[in-house]
Amino acid sequence: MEIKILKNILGANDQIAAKNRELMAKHEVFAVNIMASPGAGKTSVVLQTIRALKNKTRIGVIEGDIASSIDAETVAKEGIPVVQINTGGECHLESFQIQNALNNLPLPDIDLMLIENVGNLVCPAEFSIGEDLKVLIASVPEGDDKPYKYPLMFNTVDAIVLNKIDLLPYVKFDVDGFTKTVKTINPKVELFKVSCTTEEGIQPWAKWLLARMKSK
Ligand SMILES: Nc1nc2c(ncn2[C@@H]2O[C@H](COP(=O)(O)OP(=O)(O)OP(=O)(O)O)[C@@H](O)[C@H]2O)c(=O)[nH]1
Ligand SMILES: [Mg+2]
Ligand SMILES: [Zn+2]
Repeated sequence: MEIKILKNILGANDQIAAKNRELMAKHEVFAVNIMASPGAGKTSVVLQTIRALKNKTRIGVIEGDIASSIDAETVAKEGIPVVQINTGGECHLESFQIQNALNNLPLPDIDLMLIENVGNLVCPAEFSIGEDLKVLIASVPEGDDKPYKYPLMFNTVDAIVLNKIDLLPYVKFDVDGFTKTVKTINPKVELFKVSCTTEEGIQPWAKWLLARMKSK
């Protein structure tokens, strides 16, 4: 009985996700669902991506958080259209919330929509929101064992950005081992190693993202 209810909820989510996809396709908006644990660097990667690409494409941002508008205020300083979603306790974004956000953004003026999901490595992976690309921000201080513990997240994404590589001299993290594990779980995934602090690795990531957007 309970399984049936869950199926219905996911069905409704997928239906609205399809509508979001249709609406964004109509306006030629390319949407990226950015997922990560709390504090891995989602907002930092969003900011670095804006700085790298804002002269090349028109960017919009949807910020998802349980509470507050801190991240949206940070992004707004870049002069980018942004909407904050407060889930009020829910630990992931769902497509109805994105639908609402899309209705409050100037879609004809946006080519690339960066969507920061709620900080959580579990259920965001299960909910489609109408995105073209799913990206995971992993980070060095979280440890190199996370692919084993959260396999669905690591398996679902198109790209993984390993952030905070400036901390490698101070934190025990086996980059080669992490890379091998990730490629075993998800052979097709693209892996980028970056630091939002030193900006190392940001250009290759931004270049790849732009190419994926243009090849759609
Ligand atoms: N050393 C280092 N710190 C970083 C890097 N990127 C982000 N940080 C720091 O990590 C903290 C969290 O970064 P955010 O970008 O806010 O992370 P987030 O994933 O958006 O966090 P939530 O939205 O709260 O889940 C901040 O104090 C950043 O300054 C990095 O590359 N290196
Ligand atoms: Mg954030
Ligand atoms: Zn959740």
